Amino acid sequence: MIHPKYKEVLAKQEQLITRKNELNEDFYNGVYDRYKYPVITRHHVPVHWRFDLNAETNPHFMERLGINATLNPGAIYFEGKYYLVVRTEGLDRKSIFALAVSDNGIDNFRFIDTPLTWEDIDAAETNMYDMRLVLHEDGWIYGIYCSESKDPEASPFDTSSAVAQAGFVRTNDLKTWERLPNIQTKSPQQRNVVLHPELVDGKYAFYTRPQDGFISTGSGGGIAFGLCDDILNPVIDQEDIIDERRYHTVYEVKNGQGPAPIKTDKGWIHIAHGVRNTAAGLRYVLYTFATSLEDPTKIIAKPGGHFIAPYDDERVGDVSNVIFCNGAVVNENNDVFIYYASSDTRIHIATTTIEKLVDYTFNTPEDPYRSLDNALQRKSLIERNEDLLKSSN
Ligand code: M1P
Repeated sequence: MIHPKYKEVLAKQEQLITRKNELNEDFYNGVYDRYKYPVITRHHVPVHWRFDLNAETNPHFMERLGINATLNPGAIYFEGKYYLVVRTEGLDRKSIFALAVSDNGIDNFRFIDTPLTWEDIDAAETNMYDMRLVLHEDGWIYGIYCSESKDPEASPFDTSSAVAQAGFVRTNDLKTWERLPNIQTKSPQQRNVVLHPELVDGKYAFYTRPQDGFISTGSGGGIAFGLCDDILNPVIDQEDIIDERRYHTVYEVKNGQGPAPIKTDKGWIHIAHGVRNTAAGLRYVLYTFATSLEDPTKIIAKPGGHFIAPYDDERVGDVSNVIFCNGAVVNENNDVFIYYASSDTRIHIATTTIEKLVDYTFNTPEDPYRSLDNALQRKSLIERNEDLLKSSN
């Protein structure tokens, strides 16, 4: 018999799922809109994925397999709907991937089917997270995720050290997933690997983030670019840094490519995350840059500072002061939907348009990298504005 409490819990969840999202009118920067409610929280995960509904085996209607957080989703606009592959973290710390779908991309996201699984080709793989979804020009939808294993070199008393590698899957219907071999690079650790949507010089092209340690990128200089001949045997022999870490920037400690870059008439627009250290720990923000359509390794525009940073309630969560994005989509009206997680806890949306994203990325001044030069930069803006204000009086 189904436990009588089920209906009550389900009805409450239905209210949450069907709640209309609203623009956050308190926020304005002209670049993108924020929304009042997160699009997905752990409370959106289906009740029957968490509770045993049977009154005999679960007389107190306890949550048997609880969810800790829903974060860092891969995103794709597919057959007119907005799909997220949500990093769904159980109370046991393991992240699994689950598909959620919405008709309008800003609310009414609903988890569908069952958690994603595929052939288990790597017995050492312990945790999986942060999938980037890319519809490639070859017709496949590829997913690259962080595949994490215990460090085989760790001493017997070290139960924390881990190795991150790039797990690889593909699908053509978001239902059946084929596990491909991990993407190999020369770096001892690898995270934030993203497939470029088009072939470059007839080869598959990837953004990588070489790193020495699991957390620290060490000698890994930033976001790199590499080519691979065979997608079914994905080996990247050479990684060239295209977006370097730099002292006293928002990406000083580390950075990473977010979703696959968005193609526009003026260039590929990249949304990346940048990390700096503070007395309160690492702070993760998003920034953008553009690369050339002719040469995707060449940066042609880079606004100074952050694009999206933790705001109000977004600042607090399991890992506070973090904004992370690995999913963004563009629909047929050139509306851009940026899905980002705050503080490794819940998923939000920011919306903009291709026109605004291009304007922001190409016309926002670069960071002059020194306070006095930054002061001059701002002074020049103020003076131009004062002249304009005077002349319009
Ligand atoms: O906790 C913040 C983020 O930390 C990592 O980011 P990076 O790959 O740049 O080191 C990832 O574990 C990410 O999932 C997480 O959100």
